[in-house]
Amino acid sequence: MAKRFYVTTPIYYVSDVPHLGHAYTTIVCDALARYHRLRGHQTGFLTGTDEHGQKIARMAEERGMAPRAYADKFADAYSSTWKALEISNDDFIRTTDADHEAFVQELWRVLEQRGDIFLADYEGWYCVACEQFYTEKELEPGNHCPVHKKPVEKVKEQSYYFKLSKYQQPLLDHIAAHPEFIQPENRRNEVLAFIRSGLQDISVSRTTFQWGVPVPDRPGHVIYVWLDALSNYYSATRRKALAGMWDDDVEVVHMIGKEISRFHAVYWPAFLMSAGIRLPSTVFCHGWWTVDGEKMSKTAGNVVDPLKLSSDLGVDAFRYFVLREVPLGADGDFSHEALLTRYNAELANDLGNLLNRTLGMIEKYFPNRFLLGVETHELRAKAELAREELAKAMDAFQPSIALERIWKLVRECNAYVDQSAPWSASEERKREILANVHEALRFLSNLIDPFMPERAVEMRRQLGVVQSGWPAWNAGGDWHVEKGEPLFPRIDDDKKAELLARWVPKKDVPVEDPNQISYADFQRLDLRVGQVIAAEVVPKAKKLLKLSVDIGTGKRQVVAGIAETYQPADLVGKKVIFLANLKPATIRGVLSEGMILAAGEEQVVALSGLDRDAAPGTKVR
Ligand code: ME8
Repeated sequence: MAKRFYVTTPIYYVSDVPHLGHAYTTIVCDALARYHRLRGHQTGFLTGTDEHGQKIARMAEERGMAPRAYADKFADAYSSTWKALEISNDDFIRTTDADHEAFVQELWRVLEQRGDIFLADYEGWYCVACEQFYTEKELEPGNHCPVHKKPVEKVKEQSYYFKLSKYQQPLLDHIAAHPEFIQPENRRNEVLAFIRSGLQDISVSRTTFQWGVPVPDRPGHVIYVWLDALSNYYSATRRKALAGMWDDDVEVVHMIGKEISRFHAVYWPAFLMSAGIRLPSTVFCHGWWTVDGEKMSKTAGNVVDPLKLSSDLGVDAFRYFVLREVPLGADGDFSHEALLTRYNAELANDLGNLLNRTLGMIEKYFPNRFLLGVETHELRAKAELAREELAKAMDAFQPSIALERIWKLVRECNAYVDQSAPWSASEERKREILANVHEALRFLSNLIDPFMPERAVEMRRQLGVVQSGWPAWNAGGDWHVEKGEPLFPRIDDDKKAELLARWVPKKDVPVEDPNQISYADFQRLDLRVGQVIAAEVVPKAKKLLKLSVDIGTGKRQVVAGIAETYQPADLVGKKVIFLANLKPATIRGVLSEGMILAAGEEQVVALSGLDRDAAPGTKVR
């Protein structure tokens, strides 16, 4: 039987519109799915949205929307973005789909029948943004979530637990027997360290909110959102579009970002083991994109919008860049400059120009645009080697290497044209050379299909060929070429500046708040501890007292408007905070050389003080 391949993206939270990171995982999966289809493998490709849980319930509430309406809005944003990015998923699952919810309850019942679910009191820490419980030792100082760096919440409620601890050894055994199960190796080692540190049973139900799949027959409990979400990969295979994709012979691949490896490589396989269902073949954890060296975030204003880039530069150029720029598994830094540099060098120059000049020569030297049945063999070995090496790279989840390999062939073709110089060759030789390059280009159009499906079709249109599929070298043929617009028009310096201005958000210069002072401004205040050594009323001024204050370096006389609140006798001996470098002033004929700090507006209600003793003159800062 032909090989069968099933690939999934994480299902994304319906918390916002998709950005570069979400697009990346989905494009990687799309390239894998298209590659397997090209090879004639029966292929399933699933993506979707994760819609339940406290995080989404809260976000909807904050916006005054019902959770379902909120979820609809962003689920639509995801599916329409995927259409625009030429994502060829066979199904789109939403965790609010009725058949999925029914499956989650079924799975729950099976885990319960296995004796793996029990009820207990839960007390611990929860990060709503991660939808994850944390132990005290995993938290950062101040009870901060290690991922979001924000305070976690204390949760105390009755909860159903899953006996994760029971699967510690079976998981270790499985990972040892299947080195391909967790990739790349550094992630495998991380997961192994986590499992070896001792698996605790995990809470798998919540009672403090209702937006989730109800625990069967246990009113008030909803199923933990990750148990619900992870099940999507299997529940979708009960649908027609992906039927059979969880059968034993299928290569099942979960492509995820490295931050959710624990859920996919520990919890999910443990649930499956408990239910007696086969495990996925591979959980591949790719790296994290930053943008110009910074974490991508709304607050930083640097979120990369895949739709904007694609509409300005072409979807396939964007797809090419993200697949080519970073080896799958490594972290990557996105830069708009680098995108344009690769575009011009590799797409416009190397490939675009090869097509353009080849077709230009065919049209020039053979005005009827036909290359009649010429033998082509000169580039054959190179093309076939590229195809084999591309397959090896894709089978090892390395699209960047696959593209690198294709570009080696592109450069070999360019060198072939340069060296064989058709422009100065005989008519017969011209025909041979151009037929060879034409065939290589046809072959190339099939090799790039998984990565740049739209441009591949356009290439074939210009070459006058229709066939697509896993390429085999044609020893000869007749083609009627139709040179069109350049595949990837060059971006000149003016256009580049225009695009960068459109794409790269201007760093906001913070608006000055006139009420703010700098620390340097504050430091100009000479604040220090003062001790009142004498106090008396100022004649004919019912609000004022005249004080003598020891400020360490000597005595100061001040007039203070505190007579309505304090009697002179109350004050002697009191320590207060004293502003020593206030310009002296004469108030009601009395010299005042400083100020004591006090609380209150029109009328003082309390004097500043110190919660411990400090000597007069001690600096206050
Ligand atoms: O975690 N770099 O959903 P999510 C690379 N609903 N990839 C990134 C990225 C970045 N900067 N940002 C996001 C969830 N991603 C859960 C998953 S699965 C059963 C449930 C990608 O919307 C990457 O694939 O937060 C990451 O794992 C995923 O988006 C997280 O998407």
